[in-house]
Amino acid sequence: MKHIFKLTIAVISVCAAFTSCNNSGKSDKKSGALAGNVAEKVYVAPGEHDEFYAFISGGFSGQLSVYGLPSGRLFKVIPVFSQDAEKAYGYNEETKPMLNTSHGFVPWDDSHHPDISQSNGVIDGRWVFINGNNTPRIAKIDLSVFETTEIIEIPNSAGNHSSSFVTENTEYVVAGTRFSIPVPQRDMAIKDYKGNFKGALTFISVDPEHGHMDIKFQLIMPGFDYDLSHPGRGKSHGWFFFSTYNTEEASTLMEVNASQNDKDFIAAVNWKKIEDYVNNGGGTMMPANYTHNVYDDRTHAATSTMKKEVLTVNPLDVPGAVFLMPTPKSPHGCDVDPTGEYIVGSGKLSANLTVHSFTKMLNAIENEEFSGDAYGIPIINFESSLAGVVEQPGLGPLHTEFDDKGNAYTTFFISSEVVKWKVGTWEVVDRQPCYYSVGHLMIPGGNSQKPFGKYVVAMNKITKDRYLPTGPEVTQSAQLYDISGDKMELLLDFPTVGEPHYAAGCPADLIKPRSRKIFNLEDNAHPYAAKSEADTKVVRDGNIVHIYMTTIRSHFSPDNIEGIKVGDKVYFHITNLEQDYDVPHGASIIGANTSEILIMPGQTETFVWEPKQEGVWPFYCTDFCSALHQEMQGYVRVSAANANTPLKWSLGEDIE
Ligand code: K7E
Ligand code: CUA
Repeated sequence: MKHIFKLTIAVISVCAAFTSCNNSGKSDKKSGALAGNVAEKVYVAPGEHDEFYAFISGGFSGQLSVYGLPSGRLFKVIPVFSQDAEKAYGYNEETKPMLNTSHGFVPWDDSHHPDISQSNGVIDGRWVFINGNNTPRIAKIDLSVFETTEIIEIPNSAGNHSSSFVTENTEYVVAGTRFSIPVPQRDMAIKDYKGNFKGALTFISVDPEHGHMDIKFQLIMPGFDYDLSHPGRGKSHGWFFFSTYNTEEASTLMEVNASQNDKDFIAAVNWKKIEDYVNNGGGTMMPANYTHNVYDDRTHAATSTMKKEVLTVNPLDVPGAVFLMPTPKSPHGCDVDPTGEYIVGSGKLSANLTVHSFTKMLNAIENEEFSGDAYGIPIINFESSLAGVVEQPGLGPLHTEFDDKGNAYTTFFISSEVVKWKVGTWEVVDRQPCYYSVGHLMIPGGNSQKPFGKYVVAMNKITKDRYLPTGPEVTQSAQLYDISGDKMELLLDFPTVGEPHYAAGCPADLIKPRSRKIFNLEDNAHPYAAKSEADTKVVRDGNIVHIYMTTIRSHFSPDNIEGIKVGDKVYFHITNLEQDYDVPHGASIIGANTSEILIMPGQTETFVWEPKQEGVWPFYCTDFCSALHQEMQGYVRVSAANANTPLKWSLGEDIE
């Protein structure tokens, strides 16, 4: 939120004059939370299910968390870019490759924008994509297993922020660079930024059947900052829109130097046209280094491949593919309405919301109503694409979502509110305060042709006094509003895993029936799987030891192992033989430098142990799996490095 804080300072004096500005102190006691029937609107009785899933980004936690709506109950934190000891993600041997990058193993990122896959402009509940900002990556989460199954690194990119938004048939996931950088990277003076740094907008193709991601092309744009983006839909399908700031191309004291121009741009990219160009041999292959990490749910393991080149496209080589629409001033959000006609630009430093018309944009292009160019890219006359203006709706507009009744909902960070306005007439029809300083908001399906306009979730940047205090660091928070009526009604505050930026919501019925319960043991293709207790063994190769182990209620096989030596590297490959829903087993051993592993039925997972001390060391099941869970334990005898203790393993017999 730091980038936004400067605005607070810039406009704080104006804010004081605003009646709805409520950045500190108590909530308005007359607001919806006190209405009598509110509790039952969010009450989901014990054993009942929520109506929607909400996937809320974890921001600087690098993860994606799953909530139910309207209850606000947290179901799962899906590890994506950060290690997670609870699930062994990034700790076990199988998932470590997921976090490989060209910079080495990077077990953290800053994730902002989840987006659900679509078919024919409607969300389909198959995958969620999410961006890693810091070390640019796009991840794909498979919603049949709620696990991250693919991560692709984005070369020539930095601060991967205008990402990861999908086109209406999930043809592409788009990743736009926030920071412009030298392309290709090289050692050069920072003061030579202007004209020399570039901004890469990356189009990642998604295989319609398996979801496999591959970089189709990178559009190498002028050295602006590319903040957010959204796909065209319906009539504007085939186009993509990106908000820009720092069109001044400053590299220092940005809060001043990147606020000089009274307008920046929304870049309109005709990706269909560029796709044709590329399919006909256009573009330049450029050397690059970026990883492509894929998790296979048959081997239950990930592989990491380093890719060596990427196809780049100079916008000037594809006439008619890229245009710039002037938009006041430092636009943040760049949102497209369900019909695909309107593109809303939220100028953070502008008093008004600017709405562009897709139809007018096409006419302006046809009639060449241009006011100049930026590095050869035509700039459309401001008036020519302008559909309308929402006049003075609030302070510090950030993001807009849409319902299915022709309304838009825009968040205002500084005046701390959600403002509802009518698409087409641009009149403000309602406003509700947020507690406090809202960033994004989310309506399930609000990014598609078919929003489910029953609820909006506001994700707030500041919590202050809303919950019991927890020391200097207080909980992150979201708020749920009922938007089914004319007036929005605040229903619920709920804490979130930090820091929530954007979210994606989906009717539960699209996901629930496809949710997997177990992995079939017969299909397990893990190279170290033991599919029965008869297959269990311990194999030494020099100082490397592989233990092929199984679990079933309520024992490990083997559970007594001797002949391990100090200095060995011991791999515990544990296969969970269970084939029942919700019977994972866990495992770890004293002194292990990794987390426990949590093995789903039919799955194999591996952790490494390097014993440092002689002795007899216990291991145990970490997941409470049965009445005899506490009996689920074993011993490993560790001898001196030069000892002759023979390698033995057993279950149910005393080793001699
Ligand atoms: Cu506005 Cu990263 Cu989408 Cu946060 S961003 S609020
Ligand atoms: Cu197996 Cu606890």
